[in-house]
Amino acid sequence: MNFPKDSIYASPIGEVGAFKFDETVAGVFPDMIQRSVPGYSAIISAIGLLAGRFAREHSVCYDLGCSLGAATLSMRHQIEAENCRIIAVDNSEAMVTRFQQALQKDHAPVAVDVQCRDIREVAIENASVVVLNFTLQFIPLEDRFCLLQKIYQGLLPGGILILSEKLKFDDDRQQELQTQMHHAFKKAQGYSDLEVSQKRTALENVLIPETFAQHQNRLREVGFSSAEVWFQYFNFASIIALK
Ligand code: GEK
Repeated sequence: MNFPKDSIYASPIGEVGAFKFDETVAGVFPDMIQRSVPGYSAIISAIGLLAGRFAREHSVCYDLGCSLGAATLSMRHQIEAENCRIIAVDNSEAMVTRFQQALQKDHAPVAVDVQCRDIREVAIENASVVVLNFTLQFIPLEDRFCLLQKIYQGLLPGGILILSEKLKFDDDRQQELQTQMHHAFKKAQGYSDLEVSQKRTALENVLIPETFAQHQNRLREVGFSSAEVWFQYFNFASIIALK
């Protein structure tokens, strides 16, 4: 499918403002995320496969920070468990409205409930699968523990959290190299140096990455028995955490 091209940062901007998930971003989001996050499509497909395996009858699968619902739709078409539903949450009205429109053209037995809310305020109950696909990185650092604790507590025994994040590295050379390779990836996807640099400025203090060790330690602290990387492409990784 052809989506409108992201050219939001293509021309020089006097003062680059903080990045927001507004109407302009929602309009180009499929193109933006595909060309910005290495391995995005592979992760989306795998979320569907994982949901197919872990979704349980009469349980709920959550997609937290669902944007336009790519992970929800991937799960929806792989879940075979009876009476399993998906709750998809995002606090961007522009994203939620577009996702609800798209859902009208998508048909599958699994019910989807899209909610425009802050994921920090959503109750997690009777969950077999929870997805945080590149969302936790936008939550203030001080709120991350509570959110993950709530998710752990809302998961059924044997439940799974899929956590995808941009990572940072303790080693300066790794940090430099992985950042440069991410920029090389973006340039290979057609973004200019100006676009890369203006987007980077916009995301400063908005997207706050942590190291894998920080994620793993916190996941264990909230109670997960195991948390490992199942996918990584430069500084973008996806983690499976098992209850
Ligand atoms: C995908 N998961 O395509 N409450 C609810 N939503 C939030 C909050 C919050 N507190 N903070 C940020 N968001 C998607 C991609 S994008 C990742 C996720 C990216 C939402 C925000 O509105 C945006 O839609 C999403 O989290 C992050 O699989 O753009 O790099």
